Amino acid sequence: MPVPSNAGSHRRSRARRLALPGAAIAALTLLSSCAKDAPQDTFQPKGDNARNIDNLQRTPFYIAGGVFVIVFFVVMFCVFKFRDRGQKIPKQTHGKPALEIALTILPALILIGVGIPTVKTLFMLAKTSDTQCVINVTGQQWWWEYDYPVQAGCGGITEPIVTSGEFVFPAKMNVLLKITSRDVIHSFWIPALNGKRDAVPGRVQTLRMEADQPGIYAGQCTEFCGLSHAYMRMDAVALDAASFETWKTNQLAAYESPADGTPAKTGESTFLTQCSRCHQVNGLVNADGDPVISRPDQYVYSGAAPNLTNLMTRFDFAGASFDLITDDCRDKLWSAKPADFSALYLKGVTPECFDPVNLREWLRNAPGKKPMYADPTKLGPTDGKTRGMPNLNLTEDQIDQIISYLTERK
Ligand code: HEC
Ligand SMILES: [Cu+2]
Repeated sequence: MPVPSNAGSHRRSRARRLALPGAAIAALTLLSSCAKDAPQDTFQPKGDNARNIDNLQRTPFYIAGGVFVIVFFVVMFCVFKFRDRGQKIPKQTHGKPALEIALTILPALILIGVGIPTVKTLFMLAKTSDTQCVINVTGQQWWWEYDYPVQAGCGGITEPIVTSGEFVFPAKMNVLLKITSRDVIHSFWIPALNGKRDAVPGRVQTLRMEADQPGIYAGQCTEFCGLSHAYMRMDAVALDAASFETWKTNQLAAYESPADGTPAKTGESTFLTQCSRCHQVNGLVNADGDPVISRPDQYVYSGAAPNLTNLMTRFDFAGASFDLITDDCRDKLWSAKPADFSALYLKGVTPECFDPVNLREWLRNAPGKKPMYADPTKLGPTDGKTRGMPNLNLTEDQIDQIISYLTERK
């Protein structure tokens, strides 16, 4: 018990005691008000795996919440009731074996009660034998690459599909993500569909995905991975089974070069000189008719750049951080009913929805849009290699032509 204090500091400390619960109540009100439109809300699972996690945490959450409220009010009661009024120090007691034993056994029982369902859920989440589709996921500063290896799964994949930012899979199917990293440790998290899994260089870790309904589910890298960690986002896209088949066909469609004499054709040749050393566009050939194979390993530290074959089949870019479509179209896509979602998604970026602002800014100066180096004097290439995409000093005309080229291709 504290030594009696003088009246002045007494009043001040009471104000301080009231400040804490006041702040807690304000914070809770704030939190509950922003939960309404929260695509990354773990309390709203949209698939079996996330639901298992949610079911697991709900009971302890409510019990712990109740305990919190009781303890809080008992503490507040004691604080006011027995506050220091200059009374004598109460009699000190020591040792009460019955109470101590009870307070050891009770938490042990609670731990067992929480532990058994936790271990059960962990095994459920770790199960891979019932998955029917494999997607490799590779984290890199600061975006995710997805590749679909040739397999009988996913309804059959005949040629590898490589994409970035958004990964597409059939709704109601158990999908197995095999997650790794090319540089530092990242962490993969789509809160509506499952928990987190770290992406660790040199290791492959698995994560199940299942979505009840077609739709788009937001996520973000949850392991601090450097300067643009906040721009390392990802979307999971579930389509109905038939639409997923169409999506695969679209991804593997033969390359069509733009018609001669169009701005898009000029864009293609600029792409060949400026971009194709880092970015692969499947089917692109050079002037001699030879396939152009990108070599990002020679220009980028992590050794890879997003495959741009079907850029306009996705709706955002550079770590799913910048939209390719207008806010209006974005709202429509994100709020589409499950029955309408797949058809809308398959349309890709339509001319009506395309908003070039972000892409234009990106091509004008990528590191300006998404910081890649802490030291701005090192924004340019270092040892001939860059982290992320460098500023290529394109002219506005070149940017126009490249955008025509990229938007013509779907
Ligand atoms: C030195 C290698 C390099 C060159 C050259 C390069 N890029 Fe990139 N580009 C990258 C890297 C790396 C990223 C990923 C950056 C990120 O998201 O953090 C990227 C990202 C992009 C993206 C976003 C793709 C997505 O799916 O997220 C677009 C679009 C793009 N680049 C277009 C171009 C165009 C067009 C050119 C030519 C004018 C070009 N790039 C030249 C390395 C390069
Ligand atoms: Cu990351």
